[in-house]
Amino acid sequence: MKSSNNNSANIASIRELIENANSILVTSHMDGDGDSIGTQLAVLDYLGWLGKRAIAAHESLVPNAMRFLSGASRLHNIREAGELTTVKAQGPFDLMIVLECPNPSRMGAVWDLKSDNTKVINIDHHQDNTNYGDTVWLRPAASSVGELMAEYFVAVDFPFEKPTAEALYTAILTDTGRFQYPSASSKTFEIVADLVSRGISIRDITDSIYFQRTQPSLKLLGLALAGIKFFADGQAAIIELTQEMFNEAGATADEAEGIVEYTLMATGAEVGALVRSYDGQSTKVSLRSRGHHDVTTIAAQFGGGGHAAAAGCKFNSSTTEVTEQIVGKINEMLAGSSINTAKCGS
Ligand SMILES: [Mn+2]
Repeated sequence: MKSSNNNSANIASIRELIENANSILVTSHMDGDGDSIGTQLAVLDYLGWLGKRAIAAHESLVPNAMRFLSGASRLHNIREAGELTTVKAQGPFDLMIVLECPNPSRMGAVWDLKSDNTKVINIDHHQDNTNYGDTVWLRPAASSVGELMAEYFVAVDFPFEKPTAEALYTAILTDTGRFQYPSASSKTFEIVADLVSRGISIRDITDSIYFQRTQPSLKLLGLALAGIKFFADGQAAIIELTQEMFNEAGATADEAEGIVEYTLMATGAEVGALVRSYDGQSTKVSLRSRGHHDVTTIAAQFGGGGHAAAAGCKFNSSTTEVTEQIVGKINEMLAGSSINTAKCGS
């Protein structure tokens, strides 16, 4: 069955595919975040409870901030040859469960682990999901795939415990920007209440994710803020992080995590962008909107995507050139003042 708006039908169809499978591959998009990492772990816990042979593979390193999650090492990074061999040895797979991957190319080489007989379950909350797979559960209004899976687990009576609840809470917490985006609905808080009742420590999780930053990441933040530029009468801000700045701070690529949020912290800022190049060759752009402009309209022009309030794209040119282009596009958007109601998340 393809995507429908009927949740119980989606849940029943997902359950049936899982129960009929013996060998299952769990995956998500490359360059994992709290939602993709946390939800993959929670799904592994569920498959373990069902007694299924399951393995999780993605093209990603688990970010430092998520390593506290119990069993994070169960996620295989197939960019490492040895890990890829381990995953392949578990195949062929009857079923692939894909979490928050709007299209197959976002999971990279994991998609190649699928055989002709592999069924695919596609569960997502990205509005631009292309509806691939045998069963699709797509709900753009959901705060996170963590929220969708928590709903699923309750529906199928999976009696999950603290480690699974911690993984799901991490997914929801990070994808709602700590419950500040409008995607955090009353339903989200009902689910979170259930997770808290399973014994998680919201303080410890928040501390592990947000307040255990490395010294280089704080030095990088300092350089970023020293160079922040405001434009469009203060309606927009942009931060450019060059390879030299990463070097000066002694920071790795993933230590730029979270810096983009500062682009929306000034009064009057409606749109923000972080332009960064760790290797001096490829340049990544993260875009944010306070909620009145859809930044996917900019990301999409450069082959990227995301959500109305959080989107991104990649370039093969210098940060200087990219910054110029992005500033131009933001100015254009603000001049057209295409006001709409944006949802957020990532
Ligand atoms: Mn997500």
